[in-house]
Amino acid sequence: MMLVRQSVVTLALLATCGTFASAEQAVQAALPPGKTVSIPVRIVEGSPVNYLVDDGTAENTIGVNNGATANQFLWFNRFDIDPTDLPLRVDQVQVFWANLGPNPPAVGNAFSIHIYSDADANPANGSTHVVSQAATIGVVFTAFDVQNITSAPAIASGVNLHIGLVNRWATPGVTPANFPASIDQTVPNNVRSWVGGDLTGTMANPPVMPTNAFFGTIDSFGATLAGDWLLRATATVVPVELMGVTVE
Ligand SMILES: [Ca+2]
Ligand SMILES: [Ca+2]
Ligand SMILES: [Ca+2]
Repeated sequence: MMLVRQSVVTLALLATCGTFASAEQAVQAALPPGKTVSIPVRIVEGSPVNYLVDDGTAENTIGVNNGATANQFLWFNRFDIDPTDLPLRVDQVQVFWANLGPNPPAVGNAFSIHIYSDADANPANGSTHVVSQAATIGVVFTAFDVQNITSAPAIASGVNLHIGLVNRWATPGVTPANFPASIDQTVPNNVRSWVGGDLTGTMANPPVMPTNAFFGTIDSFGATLAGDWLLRATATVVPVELMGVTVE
């Protein structure tokens, strides 16, 4: 039997940041994560729901590199679903691509969007794939790259939404090392941002939760990596009559 040396995959932090609060402090200081603060008003059918955990500015970028070349990886945010918003349909994903490192993301680079629902708020024991979509980067460095999700089915149940991306433009062993995932490291860290890798350095499409190599919150890989992905989503509360209910 041929033994193949397994690639050494390291999570790499691009720049050195300033001070960090402890994870405990960050959790204590966090606003309700996973959803914008909103005035409690009666839910209107078709009203938008915004999901975000970042503060809108990236202090750093993170990549998964194998020496001098880049691997593909999955990075995703775990958002809470308010039961009163069900059923919902994810209709937009927004990602900020930052110019904070070598070989930064460029307009036209291929990536993929992956959306999951989860019944138990624990990505580590799996979650349910909802929809994936191929995409190319539309804007970098100056504004969020807005990607409309064209064929997302309605999500009828679940307590969590996982919104993830894979850097498909990376070819292991070929593409120079880079740091595609922009991260907000301003405290509080909401401990909602996760990362996963595949042993091969190329992610399955869609990635299976949990991925078969490293998997966990970005915070779990060390305090200098902790933070919140600049990765957001917008959903629409789906009127029940549009859910394809059949009447016999
Ligand atoms: Ca789960
Ligand atoms: Ca920030
Ligand atoms: Ca933050």
